[in-house]
Amino acid sequence: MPTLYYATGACSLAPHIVLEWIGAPYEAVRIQYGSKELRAINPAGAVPTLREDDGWTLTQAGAILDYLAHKHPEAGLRGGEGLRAEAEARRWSAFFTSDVHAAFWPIFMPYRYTTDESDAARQAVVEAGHKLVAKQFAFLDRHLEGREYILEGGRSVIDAYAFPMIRWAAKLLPGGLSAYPQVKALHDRIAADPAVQTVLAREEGG
Ligand SMILES: N[C@@H](CCC(=O)N[C@@H](CS)C(=O)NCC(=O)O)C(=O)O
Repeated sequence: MPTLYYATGACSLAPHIVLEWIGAPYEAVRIQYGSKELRAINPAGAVPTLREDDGWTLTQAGAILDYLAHKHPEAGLRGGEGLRAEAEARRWSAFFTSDVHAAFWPIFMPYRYTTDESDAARQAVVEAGHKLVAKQFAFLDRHLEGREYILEGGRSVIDAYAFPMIRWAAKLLPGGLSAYPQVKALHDRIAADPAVQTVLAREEGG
């Protein structure tokens, strides 16, 4: 049975949702990122970290999502089949890892992006992060016009990947999701899913 190490509200929410969608037994362990306990499993000290029973451990959200989608083809979470569908899935996974997730770093951890310790300098970094996130969300919003899910083949691990980032944007962008109606619709579609509500209740519960 796989064990997922997650932190509440982090990007690890994506594989947490996917494991619930798959419906096979798994264990979810809440852990503090950067902790000694987590670094013993994943030297980067980051979530998500997935560990199989034989000790094999996989990190990087995009790789974990791809692994789960292929480990459980019966769950139909690959977003389509064939060379181009798989290429599209990898393209969007890269988009969320490299363009969207990375755009949030200056907002979450401005001190990593400036050596100037003043509040004004850090605030400027946060605002630059808002602009970067807004750019990526405008792109995603356009893509979602006329679509229910991100990939052509229907609901996939990529929608789960988007979900925690959409929640961050709703909370952190000055206008929330108001400028991104298609993204908001995707959010609402995913949030209405009972499996997603189960996972959110577990992550947010005491
Ligand atoms: N590229 C990694 C990033 C993982 C990551 O940094 N996760 C955050 C939570 S969303 C974390 O654990 N941060 C701890 C840190 O940066 O020290 C992935 O996509 O899995």
